[in-house]
Amino acid sequence: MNAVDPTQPYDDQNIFAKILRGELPCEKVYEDEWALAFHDIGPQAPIHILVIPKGPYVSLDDFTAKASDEEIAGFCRAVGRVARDQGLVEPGNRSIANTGPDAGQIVAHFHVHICGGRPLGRMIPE
Ligand code: DGP
Repeated sequence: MNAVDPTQPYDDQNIFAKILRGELPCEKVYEDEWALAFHDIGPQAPIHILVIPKGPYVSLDDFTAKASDEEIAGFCRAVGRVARDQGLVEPGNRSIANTGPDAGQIVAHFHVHICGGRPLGRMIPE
């Protein structure tokens, strides 16, 4: 899959938009008014969950520029809630938001990865 160009407008045919509309399945772990959380299809840690906002945002950049304070607060609370519900606060976890080609973003709907369940090593490999 090609890397996302984060300067492009939102494309409502992206995979996560289809998951939000119920056109594609997901293994849901949490949902509220602001966010949906589900297991990553290719987990890179024992626990690897994606949290996505309900609104149409390409990236963290787009989200923080355009979303309302209510959406941002609701989404951030959902990320925290999912990590808590998964028991990942005490042992620790890593939340990652990839933006654009240098970060390897492949899905053009803003998402936060929550990874945990084992020691995760250095944040950015040499
Ligand atoms: P990123 O590189 O940050 O854009 O990561 C996108 C993640 O999305 C990647 O870890 C794999 C995951 N993914 C891609 N397609 C699907 C899908 O159809 N279902 C689920 N659950 N995850 C997906």
